[in-house]
Amino acid sequence: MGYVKQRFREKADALAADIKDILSNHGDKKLGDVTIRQAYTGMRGVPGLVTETSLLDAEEGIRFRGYSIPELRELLPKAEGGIEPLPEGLFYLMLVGELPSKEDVDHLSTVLARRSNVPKHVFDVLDKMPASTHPMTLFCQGVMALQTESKFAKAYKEGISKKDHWEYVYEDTLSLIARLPQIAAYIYRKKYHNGEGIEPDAELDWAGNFAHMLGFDDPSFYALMRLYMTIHADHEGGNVSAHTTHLVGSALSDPYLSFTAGMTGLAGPLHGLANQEVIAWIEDMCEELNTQEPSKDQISQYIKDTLAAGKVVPGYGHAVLRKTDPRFTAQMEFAKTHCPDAPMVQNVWKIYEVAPDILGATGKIKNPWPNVDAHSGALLTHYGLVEKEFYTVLFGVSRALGVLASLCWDRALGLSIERPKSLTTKRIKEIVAEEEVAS
Ligand code: HAX
Repeated sequence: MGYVKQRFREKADALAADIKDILSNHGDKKLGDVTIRQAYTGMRGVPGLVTETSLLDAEEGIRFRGYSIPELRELLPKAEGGIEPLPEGLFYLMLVGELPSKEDVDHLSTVLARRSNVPKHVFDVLDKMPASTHPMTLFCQGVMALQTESKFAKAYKEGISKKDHWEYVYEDTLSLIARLPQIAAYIYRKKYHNGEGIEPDAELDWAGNFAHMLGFDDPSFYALMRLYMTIHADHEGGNVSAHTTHLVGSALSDPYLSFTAGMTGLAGPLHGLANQEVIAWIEDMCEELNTQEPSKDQISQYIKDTLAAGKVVPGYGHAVLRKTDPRFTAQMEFAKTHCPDAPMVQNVWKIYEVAPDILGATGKIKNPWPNVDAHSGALLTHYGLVEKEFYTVLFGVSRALGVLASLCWDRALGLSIERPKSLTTKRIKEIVAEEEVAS
């Protein structure tokens, strides 16, 4: 057994014992009461899931195993001469629960490079699709085609014990994470560069090699890709992509199927597709105003017009956060160092100066502050990755790190199939009436 796998197993055994203890001594204690409003509004705030890899605080933002993004930028190992964390290190942290050494991260980079080969039939499937297919659809199809390789699905069919599920899910997780950059880069090169593929560079780390295969070899783009892959990886368990991966995995669908399900959710405009929508919205604004450098007054008016048209201002708002997303701030800091004068970056910063007041003044938008998606496209555009329809695929490659680390934990802890109770409106009316009579 590889040593990362061994460490994961030891941690999982210890936590499984803790959970057994919690359930037998405190299993009937309440974590919260569900209101009728919560039942109708997407279960907002209902504490009904357990996810070990990260925890989101409304004011402070995400912490991965207790570490904030600024802390991780400092503490996680970096590539030789690099300035941003290696995302393999974050994966290790989420999986094992401890900060990795540089050797641990280098080991993971090597393991991932060794497993990165994608069978030809996956590319054949992608080649058969119409040229107009959205990159996120292709990404989901690529992962689905790769499902033929699932070790978990094969082992389950042959009949394995429940206590061994985690091991096959772990193997699928590493292989899938290893292969995703290949699939994503193939989609990008096929769609936007006449199918001229770029061979992987086995000397590079996972994110650096991904940048290289996309066709970008600027060291600061490598740095951006490492930062991007780190900050998008996880956002606790209730968001659509994480929750869906967990939910589908709870039926013992293998990691390829579960991750594809998560990615079909990430492809929604209120979730991951918002990174594409932000750039589309800014481009439409610039076109309508006939300038690449709209003034703050012009931007304010455009935001008001967007709201008046019954549309959302993409990149703003969040179901949990109530402050500027630290993932936005990390990207802003990166831009201040690398490209403060880039026109799209300037536009993003001007929007940030005016949007929160306008959104806040509506009185109904609970979080008027920017989220991760408000900034990412501007940085990519600066480096020449201008094909905005591809942005959510980048998000998806990163998100694999978090949701698949969580899936390993789900199976290691033997978590149950997910099956919350639903009610009809008729039954809710009856409950309300019964309570009124009782009081
Ligand atoms: N622009 C306009 N209206 C907004 C808004 C925005 N940016 N954010 C929230 N609202 C509206 C909601 O649509 C809702 O309106 P109705 O009452 O008419 O239905 C109202 O304000 C209250 O919503 P909320 O409670 O503040 O927010 P929700 O938890 O319901 O939704 C969303 C959270 C992220 C979906 C929402 O803020 C939104 O649509 N934002 C724009 C899209 C976006 O940036 N999505 C990415 C989020 C981060 C992420 O997941 N990245 O992957």
